[in-house]
This record gives sequence, C-alpha cells and structure tokens, in this order.
Amino acid sequence: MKIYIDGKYYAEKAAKISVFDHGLLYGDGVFEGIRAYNHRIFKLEEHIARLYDSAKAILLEIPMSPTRLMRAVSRTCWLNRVRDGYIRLVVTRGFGNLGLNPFNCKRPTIVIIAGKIELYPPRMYRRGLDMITVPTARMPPSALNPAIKSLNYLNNVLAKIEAIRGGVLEAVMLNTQGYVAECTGDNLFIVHGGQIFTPPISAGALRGITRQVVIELAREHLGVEVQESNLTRHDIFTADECFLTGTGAEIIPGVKLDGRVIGTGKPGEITRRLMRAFRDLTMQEGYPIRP
Ligand code: PXG
Repeated sequence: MKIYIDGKYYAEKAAKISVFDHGLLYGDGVFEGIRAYNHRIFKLEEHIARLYDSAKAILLEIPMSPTRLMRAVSRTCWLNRVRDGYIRLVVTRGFGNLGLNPFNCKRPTIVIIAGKIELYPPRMYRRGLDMITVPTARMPPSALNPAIKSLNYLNNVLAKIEAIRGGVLEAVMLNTQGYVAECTGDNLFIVHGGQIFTPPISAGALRGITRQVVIELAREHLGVEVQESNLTRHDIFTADECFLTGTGAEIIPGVKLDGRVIGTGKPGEITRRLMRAFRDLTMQEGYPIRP
C-alpha cells in the first residue's frame, strides 16, 4: 500500500507521523471516510466540502485547495489500484510541542490512506442489526459540536464499547435531552405509516453524506419526503422499519432495539428498495480515479 503524507508517498511500514503531532496528542484534527465504487470516488466533492467545514470550525487552515486535495485523493487511489475501496483522509493540526496551544503547530499534516473497510458482517445486511441504547450521550453542541467530524471520537468509541459489551454491534445514542441523535458512525432513519423520519442535525447528528443521498433517493425513487423530526426510543420501538446509513455502513437494516423487535423483525420493504437504489447509484456516478 502507498500512503500519502504531505505530498509524498510511503510504504505502509514507513508511513509515520510525529509523536508530537497534535492529532495524536489532543485529537486535534479532522477527517473523512470516503468510499470508492467501480473505479469512481462516491460523493468526493461533498466529503471534501464537509472536511473544509469541519476544519473551519476548529480554525484549522488546510494548506491546499479543495481541487488539489481531490486530485491527491484520486491519485492515491490510482497508485493503490483501487476499484472498490475505503479512503481515510485525515488532516491534523500538525507537529507542535507538548502544550495544548495549536498556534505552536506550524503546518497541518495531511494523510490519505486508500484501503478497505467492513463495518458489519454481510449476513447483518440480509437479516438486520440488533441494537441497544447506550448510557453515553452524544456530545452536546455546546461542548463539541457533533457536526464537526473531528479526530476526537472518544464519545463514539465509548458508545461502541458499551454496545459490544452489551452483546450487539451497534449503539443508538441519545442527546442530553433524551432524543435520538445517531449511532456510533451512522445516521438513523425509521419508517412509520409509509413515511420516513430521521433526527434533525440539531439533535446531535453528523450531516451524513449517505443520509443526504438517502433523503434524495427516497424523494426521487420512492416519491416519499423524509421528515426531519425529534425521535424517541419509543418511535423506534413502534416503527415499521428502521435502517442506518453511513459511508462505512452504507444502508443497513435495524431490526431490534433494547430487546424490542422493530416491525416484522426483518428488513422492511422501503429499506430494501433504498438499499437497491443506493447500490445502483454508487455504480453510476463519482469522481474518476486517475493518475
Ligand atoms: N455519524 C457519525 C458520528 C459518523 O462518524 C456518520 C454519521 C455517517 O456519515 P456519512 O457521511 O459517512 O454518511 C458518520 C460517518 C467507522 C466509520 O469506522 C464511521 C464513519 C464512516 C466510515 C467508517 O465506524 N462515520
């Protein structure tokens, strides 16, 4: 594997950054997880735009234009002969000293890894996920806005640990008001009476790229508007269908929450139609992989 660090390519074993990098010392940085399908990078422009938004929110100036960064991502995929894959794009505050002050870091570090990812075993896509609600609440926007895709993912990691310790693979995270925010690395949707609902961004969800794709697919392919509204656990318990969306997860059905079977306990019709429409879309469009 050839890994991009600050404009140069390194073999996997040689791809290293400093222990004084504030990305390591403080989780001070931002990232994107991006997928490639069929020799094209899916929604690259949208991922790059969100990366710059996250960077802006933490006063980190990415030392490269969005266009050049997109080319660097594409070239990294090309050098790694990616057809279908997963790209991790990371921008840290950079090399500094042991103090918290980010202004001692001279230049952000940019890393691009083109690899593979499998979040859940394939049978879960056919049968659906069992989930639990975890005690760790999603970070309130007044502390660290969950709309920022920062390197500080401990909130999500703790929720993931609680899910796995609880015997399932995914956690539903509530906000500090008790409304559903999202899962550890996925947005959440429910279907009720033929309508689709998802928590608003203000409930503490990331503005998911897959979430936006699903909102558009629902409208265009199913003729159903997705409503953004505050959801409680009760809304999930009593839903006809539930599914999660994310770059890593793609679209995966949720069939059980806290011991309550959702709908029939099997992936629902609307979920399956969206999964098919999503798969078709990923095969059709994207930013070409080239040198
Ligand atoms: N919420 C959170 C907290 C995320 O981290 C999503 C929602 C979905 O957003 P996108 O834009 O991807 O549709 C994410 C994305 C992983 C993993 O290893 C997590 C994400 C992406 C890829 C892999 O768990 N998070």
